[in-house]
Amino acid sequence: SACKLMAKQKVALECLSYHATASNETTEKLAQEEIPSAEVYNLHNFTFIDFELSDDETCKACVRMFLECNLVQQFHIPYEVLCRWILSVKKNYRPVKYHNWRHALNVAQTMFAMFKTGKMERFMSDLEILGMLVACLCHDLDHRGTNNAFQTKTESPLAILYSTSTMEHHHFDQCVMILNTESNNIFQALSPDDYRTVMGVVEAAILSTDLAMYFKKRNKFLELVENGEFDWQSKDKKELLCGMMMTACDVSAIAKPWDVQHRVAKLVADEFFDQGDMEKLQLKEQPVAMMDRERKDELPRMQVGFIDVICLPLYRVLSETFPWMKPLYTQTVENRQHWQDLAEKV
Ligand code: 5BB
Ligand code: ZN
Repeated sequence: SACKLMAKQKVALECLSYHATASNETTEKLAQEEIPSAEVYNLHNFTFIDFELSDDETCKACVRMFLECNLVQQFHIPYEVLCRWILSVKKNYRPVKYHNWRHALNVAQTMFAMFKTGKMERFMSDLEILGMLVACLCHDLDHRGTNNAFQTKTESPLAILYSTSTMEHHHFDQCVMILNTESNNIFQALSPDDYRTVMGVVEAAILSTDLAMYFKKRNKFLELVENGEFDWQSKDKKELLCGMMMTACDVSAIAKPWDVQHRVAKLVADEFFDQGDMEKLQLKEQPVAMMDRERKDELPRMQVGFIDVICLPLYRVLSETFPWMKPLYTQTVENRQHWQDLAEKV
């Protein structure tokens, strides 16, 4: 429709000023550097922390994950193209407090740890592993620090373009845009069939990071597990499993050692408060508790709720079905106790 076309042009214009592909200079620099082992970055473990890494090192950690999964060799990804693509993806995250490049890296690393330490690799084809890692790194591209409800309320061009899963559709669009940009296409050597398959995996995985989608699909997943499902190979069941894994990785800050979780929760809260401020200013609206900086003291109680309603049910069923994922569950239980203790102090 004319309205959608206008919205699309608005979004395109907005993004044009922001979008950038990595320069040849930075690409060559990364391509020439030595890539430290997975052990150096603690990539195999659910206790990975990015705080101490420089931006440069975060890119090397990404390259290392692709190498460890044998994706560069398997899918004939030109090494320089991989480096350029990683740098371009990083460049298309905005410097918001939580939904930035560091979050994308952490989500991808948790996925990597799930494949390796969590032993989930064996349920996936190499093409699916490639698609899932790409999806993790791209799943919040161009996030503006505001949620879907905010897009709807402000009637942003994005909300006109996509009425449901607004931001998630945009993240996927951005992902496609980068892949289609000169010398950023890490899928260039794939056959047309493999190309379609991997893009399908990436799209489904990114769209599944909408929390509304998780709630819609969780019961179906629980049902399959309760009926003793052990064959995850059919297309529908694979997509369901991949979606659950994406959410598990997306919220995995909750499963980090307590001091890390405590620090990250502050970043999440600060981003929410910034949205709350915009709602007060632009919309003259009273924000929900979660986004109201006047209600900071309710944070521990909200984290307990978040853990009970979203995180623990997922980590419980995943670790019952796939026992090597247990560390995510155990650490979340421990963090729940810390938040509970803090909640009782107020
Ligand atoms: C989450 C769903 N939302 C629609 C209503 C509020 N809830 S909540 O009550 O579970 C909630 C979650 C309340 C406060 C929260 O953070 C306060 C700092 C959180 C929360 N969300 N806490 C976290 O540590 C994290 Br991580 C998150 C995730 C934020 C991104 C949401 C997208 C999740 C995709 C699966
Ligand atoms: Zn995310």
